Amino acid sequence: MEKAMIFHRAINEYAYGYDDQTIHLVLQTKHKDAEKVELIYGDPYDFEDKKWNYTVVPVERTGETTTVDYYKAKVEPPNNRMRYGFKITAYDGEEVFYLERGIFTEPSKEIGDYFCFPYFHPSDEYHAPDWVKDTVWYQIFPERFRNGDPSISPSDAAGWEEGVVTPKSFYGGDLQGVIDGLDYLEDLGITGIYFTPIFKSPSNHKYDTVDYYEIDPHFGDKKTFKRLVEACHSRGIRVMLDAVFNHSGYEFEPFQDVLKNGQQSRFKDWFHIHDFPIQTEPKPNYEAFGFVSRMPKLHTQNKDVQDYLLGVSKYWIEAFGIDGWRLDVANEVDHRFWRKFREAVKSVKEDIYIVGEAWHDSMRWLRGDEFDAVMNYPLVDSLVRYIEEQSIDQQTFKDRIVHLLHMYPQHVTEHLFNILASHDTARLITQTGGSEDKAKLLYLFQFSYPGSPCIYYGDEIGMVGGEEPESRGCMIWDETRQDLDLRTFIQTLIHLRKTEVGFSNEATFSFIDTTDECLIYQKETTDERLIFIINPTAEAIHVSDYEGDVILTSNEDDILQGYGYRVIKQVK
Ligand code: ARE
Repeated sequence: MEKAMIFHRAINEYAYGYDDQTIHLVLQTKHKDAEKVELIYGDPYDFEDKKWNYTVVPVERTGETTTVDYYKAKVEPPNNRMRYGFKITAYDGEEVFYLERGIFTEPSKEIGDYFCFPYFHPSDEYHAPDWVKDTVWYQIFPERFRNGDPSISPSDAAGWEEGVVTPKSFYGGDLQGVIDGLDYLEDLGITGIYFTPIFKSPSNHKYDTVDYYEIDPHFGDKKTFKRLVEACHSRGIRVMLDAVFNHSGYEFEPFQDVLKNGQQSRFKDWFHIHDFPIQTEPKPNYEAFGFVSRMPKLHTQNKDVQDYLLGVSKYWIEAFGIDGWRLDVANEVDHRFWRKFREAVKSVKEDIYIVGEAWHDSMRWLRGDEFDAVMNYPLVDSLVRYIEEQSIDQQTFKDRIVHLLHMYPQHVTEHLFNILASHDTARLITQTGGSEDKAKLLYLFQFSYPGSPCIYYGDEIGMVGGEEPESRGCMIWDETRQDLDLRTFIQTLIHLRKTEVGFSNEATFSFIDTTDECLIYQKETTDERLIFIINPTAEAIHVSDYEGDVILTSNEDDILQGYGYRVIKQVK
């Protein structure tokens, strides 16, 4: 047995309360090392004749990669408290007891040697709003979705879709345009909209806020926004806004005051200013987003800044009833601030959804006291490398996904914000080199994978575009220029996600071992199983026979066409 590869800690993704009764304990071993894993657990105060009363239960293997295997125990701790350890039996017959104080050859008699889950307080654990798991999101970059009120468009706005999109272009998209587009979104099956920033700002992207309490006048006013939220809610669509709290815009009044009054400004501690006088070029002498001098970093440890931003966060919930906040550059803001933010927004709306923008391992923010989710960039990265670039093989892809499925507690994974593209990436069809077939495979995976899926506006009709500004083109409304086949496919996936339990978060995801070139995985509940077969190659492949009803397929015969897919339903 490779003992150095055995790993568990009584924290984070390794030990957490999944629901108000059950604790999940995850163990990692070397791949194909352990034939059997058991959990030894008991109440730390329960002794009989100085002998600890413990229970032993088998532990299920929940995932395998080339290097490690994952095991997950699901237990209800006796009297809410627990000491525990793992008994591991290797294929070579060796038996060890893995406890907090090390690896033993027999169960330790000393209770202090065991791992400790001191007391189970469900209130300390991660809880996300129930509605999120069943939501299908649509991301809107408001300047480019639809122009519903030309009278408020910027004076230099180009005609819709005219000319080349540049970092400075304006086209006049606005909130009335979104209201006008709601029939379209409802028809697609959307149940949540994530808006990139809508507050007053001079840029087209509006990540450089001037006034956090005002809607940008080119987008509309508060009355229009109120109508928009109400119209969404009446159609069962939730609304999430973008909170840009890492930095403000250059024209933000407090920053202007510092520029004007220097050290005498009462706002000088709202920012991280290194020295006076303030300089913006060649690099700012204050902290900023990257080195962007027009985006001075806010000092979120400062009490006045906190009060101001928390006021903003509550205002848009209380006055307009928004359902979610997406937090820009979330991982560069201090944890203490986010904890206060969570308390503040959940105190006015308990089931508000908080999504941090973080592109890397985000466990630290997902313990239940900061975010409900992060944007799942690692997922799309693996999918694109496997299906589009083919720069990783099937085994590497599976390794990455199994790792991702164990990177966070299970209920966190079920609430992650799963994107395939965003305003910060190239458009999906451009990432797939123009292939609609490959894009369909990515969507099929996204809509059957645990989490809350999001479509970037226009991707559903096959709009093209490399990295920004190209990826932020005007929505194409002319149906004769939309990829209607792709749109119908996505509509079907959304429908299946809502009607087939195997597509939803209720079913458990796992890969099926195969020697085929096809990627095969299943989603399982106690009553049924959906089998997903994906052909990631350009060649037609003869697929193994699976009994059951075909509920979705790219072609009818035994041979699965290049980049084809099939979903089979088995009732147990
Ligand atoms: C503008 C120009 C760009 C130019 C840039 C720098 O358009 O062409 O390169 O300036 O001068 C917003 C606008 C952008 C704008 C930017 C600066 O949308 O158009 O760019 O402001 O004015 C990292 C951060 C992540 C961040 C991305 C962009 O971690 O938080 O970089 N994303 C958010 C928003 C953006 C927004 C901002 C932040 C600023 O979603 O839209 O930009 O408010 C790796 C790294 C990640 C990195 C990622 C992408 O994975 O590990 O950390 O994300 O790549 O680069």
